[in-house]
Amino acid sequence: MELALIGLAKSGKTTVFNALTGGKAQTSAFAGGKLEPNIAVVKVPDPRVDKLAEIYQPKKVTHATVKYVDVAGMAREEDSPEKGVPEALLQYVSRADALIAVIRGFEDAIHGLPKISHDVETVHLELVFSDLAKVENRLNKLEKTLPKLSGREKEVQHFEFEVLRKIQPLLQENKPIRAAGLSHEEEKAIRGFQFLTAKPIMYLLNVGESELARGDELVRQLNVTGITDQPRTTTAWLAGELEMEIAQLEGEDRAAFLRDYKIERPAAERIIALSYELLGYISFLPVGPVEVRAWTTPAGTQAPQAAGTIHSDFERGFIRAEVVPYDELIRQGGSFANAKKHGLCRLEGKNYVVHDGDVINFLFSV
Ligand SMILES: Nc1nc2c(ncn2[C@@H]2O[C@H](COP(=O)(O)OP(=O)(O)O)[C@@H](O)[C@H]2O)c(=O)[nH]1
Ligand SMILES: [Mg+2]
Repeated sequence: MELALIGLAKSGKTTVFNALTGGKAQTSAFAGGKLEPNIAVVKVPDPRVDKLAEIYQPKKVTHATVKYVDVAGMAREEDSPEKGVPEALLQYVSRADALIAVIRGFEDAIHGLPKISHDVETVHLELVFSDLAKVENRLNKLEKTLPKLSGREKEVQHFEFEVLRKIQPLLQENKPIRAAGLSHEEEKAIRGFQFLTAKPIMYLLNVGESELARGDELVRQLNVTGITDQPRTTTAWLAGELEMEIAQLEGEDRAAFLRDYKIERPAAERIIALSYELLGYISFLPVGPVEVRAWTTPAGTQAPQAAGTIHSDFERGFIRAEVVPYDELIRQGGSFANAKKHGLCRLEGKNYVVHDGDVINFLFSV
């Protein structure tokens, strides 16, 4: 899972990046961020993996991972004639599975009081403009080339043309592509463009330490003109600088800090969990003496495709899956054999939809 931190300059993206990754990337109080992104890969905390590792004592324990990318401020100057996300940043943002838009919720010496709803709107519009420019470019090209094509190629590109024509008016009304209700086929036809407003997005309000008690109240200000009501859109808040400090601590120091500030769960954990929810991702957990591991897959994935995320042979030669839900397995002392003996291990075929927390053994032949 790859998440891109975006937002206006000085909204605290790099601070949040550090909070989420335990990193020490340079933050800056002055204008002009560097263009190279900060990138870090972090383990997805999952107590189930830890517990299974304790039981199985495997040679290797592998948690799922999240890759965070922090790019420099995306908005142009307010009076710039150019709109949309600058080209140099687009390549990093386009690859992400979801976007985290950091919104400034603290007072700043240069920009003054937070302008929460204004900033949400600005970020949203930059994303819309960026997509709209791509759509219109492509439509212009297709208008010229389509008449010259024939057969299968024409069919494919004509379908793409139709989908682009469908999303164009939506973008012109400042709505995200997520709101288009595209079919699977339609989504596939335009997937290659990696449109920004087609990606799930989290608006993350970064508040100052003094606002710690008011976070839930302030987060409501994110919702203007229905932007955060759109499909696959979520909101959250954190105290970035404080969470950055927490991320640098370990053990009892960390626990004490969290207690002092009455923070139940560090943002680093909270935001990952929320991202899984936003993306509709689940984890399944193959176990054994060699490796205990968490694999991430979209909800709704069927057993052979889930097997295929581990190895393409598993998918090609898929026979069955032996499945014990995690909680069930723990009630059996973690023993797959015990679960089998008590009839708690299900044999599932190729249409089985994998659930979060399924402990799975794939049977296959190649
Ligand atoms: N008071 C306060 N200041 C913050 C917070 N987060 C970031 N800042 C400050 O805002 C400035 C810009 O932060 P930075 O993370 O570099 O923003 P970026 O340009 O979006 O990457 C720095 O001076 C930070 O110290 C916060 O939660 N509270
Ligand atoms: Mg930065």
